[in-house]
Amino acid sequence: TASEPWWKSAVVYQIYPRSFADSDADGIGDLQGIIERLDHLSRLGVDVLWLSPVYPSPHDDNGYDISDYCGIDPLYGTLEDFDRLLAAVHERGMKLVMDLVVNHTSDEHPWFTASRDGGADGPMRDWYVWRPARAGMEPGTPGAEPNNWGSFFSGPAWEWDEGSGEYYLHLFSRKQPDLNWENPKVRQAVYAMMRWWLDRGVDGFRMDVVNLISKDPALPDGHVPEGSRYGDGSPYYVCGPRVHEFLAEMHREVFAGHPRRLLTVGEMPGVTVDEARLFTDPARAEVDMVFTFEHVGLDHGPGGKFDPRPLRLTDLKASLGRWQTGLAEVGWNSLYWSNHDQPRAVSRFGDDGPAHRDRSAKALATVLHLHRGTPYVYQGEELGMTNAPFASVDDFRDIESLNHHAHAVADGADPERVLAGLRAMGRDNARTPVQWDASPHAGFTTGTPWIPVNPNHLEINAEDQLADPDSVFHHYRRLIDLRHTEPAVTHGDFHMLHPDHEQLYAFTRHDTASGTELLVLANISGADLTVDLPDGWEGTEVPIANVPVTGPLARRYTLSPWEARVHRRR
Ligand code: TEU
Repeated sequence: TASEPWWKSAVVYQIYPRSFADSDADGIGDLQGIIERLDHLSRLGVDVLWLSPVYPSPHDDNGYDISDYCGIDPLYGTLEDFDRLLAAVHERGMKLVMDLVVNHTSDEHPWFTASRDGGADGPMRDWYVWRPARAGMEPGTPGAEPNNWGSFFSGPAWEWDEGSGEYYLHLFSRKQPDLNWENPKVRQAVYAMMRWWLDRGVDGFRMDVVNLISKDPALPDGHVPEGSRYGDGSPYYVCGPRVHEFLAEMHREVFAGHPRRLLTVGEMPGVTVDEARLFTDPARAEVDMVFTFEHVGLDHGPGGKFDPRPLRLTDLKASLGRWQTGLAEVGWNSLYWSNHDQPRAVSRFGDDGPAHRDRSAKALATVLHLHRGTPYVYQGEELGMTNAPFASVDDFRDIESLNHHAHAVADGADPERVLAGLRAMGRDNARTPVQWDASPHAGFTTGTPWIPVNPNHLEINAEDQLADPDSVFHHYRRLIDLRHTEPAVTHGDFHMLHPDHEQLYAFTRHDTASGTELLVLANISGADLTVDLPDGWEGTEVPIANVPVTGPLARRYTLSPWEARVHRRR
């Protein structure tokens, strides 16, 4: 309907600038490189670009450690380049969303250096989370940290500052100190910065770990899981006591009454469906949608993400189905298989071997894009890019992987097993350069790429796929087009079929306004699968499929490995 927000029928494309396209041969992607590749994105048909951070940064965590919120890192270009990019995006009828990283800053941000160097009684001290050593312990020694929380990037969540005689909290790297959101001055400074970007013309924000900004001020010790050195602090900072208050305040101060309808999406590790409904209820005016982590945690084993276990299709369907139902009446879902923190979708959820790579990439895309919510495509996913063949630990660049390896091996883990975990789950899988063509370095750079290009760019690249109407790229393009032209994709209700089936992903979407119904059937396996169409679906049209459908379909038919179809009836 006319009053519905535009982003309900939109598809977002995530750009990880470091690995997208390099225009100046320094081996690192940049803004001019993005400008030169915008035609690829217009052809794909996406509506919105989300830019991972491009701000000045020491790049301890590839830009998620920001040292200046109102600038562009010289690696990527200048503010003028940014304005040119934004204008070029808008000219093509697309929108641009910035990454907002305000749970923490870089330790090189002037707010932090002032907070640290002003000493324990300094005027900016309470911009960050400082605490003295544990009573009775020798400051700076193991176990003297103010509490027992571990950091997401291994080791304790606290760093000792000799100069001021206290520790500061960092949920991520020690170069990513957490801001103190209890301090209204911090919040106002963040809101002012957000308004500055909106005045520049951006169309919204993807908000990094924004459900971690409110910590229980008592910062209690967490439960220490079996086999772990550190306590789990998440009950005290995941969706903490004031998070809804802070996001409602942000909405009032930044988004309310803004002349353009924006897109806001909160990245929320550990968020539950019930919390997500609160965050995305339009009546509460907080954010438009959130990224859940539930479906990307199902293959984590007892030892965490680097100890993967096989994923069961029934678990995946149960999770995604619960989110569909939970946000059906109130709120809205975001939909994703991959991003810069996750392994490549086809390698993780599909089959990246030569026999099934192309089909399984398309099957996964079909399933995701037919769910109700806003789909996010991560760069290269539209080409079916795969995980990378990392030979040794030296091939990794990511702080999370490198820290995990160092800590696990120091604690006595088998290095080959640790490496196997990194290969399967490491974030660098998603960070190898986009494969534009079959030339050296895949057309990403004429210099030396900061991380090697996947050698399979000879078989998997954008140039070949654009020329082939049956490619993964064109399948994504058709799915995006279907969302734009078929209201049932955006508005239809969602009903899961056969939740207990181990091979079949099946659901219907019914749009009462237009009287249209869609039936999605996907064989999520490498074996043939015979299915019976539900009543009344015989002979219906098939607007999209990953294997050509010839002639009217009988009631019972066989789906070949990874075959996926969408039926439509009115
Ligand atoms: O990620 C937050 C997050 O919780 C995880 O996905 C994290 O990256 C890690 O993989 C946990 O195992 C966001 C960003 O997307 C990520 O790139 C940043 O490193 C992180 O926040 C800190 O800013």
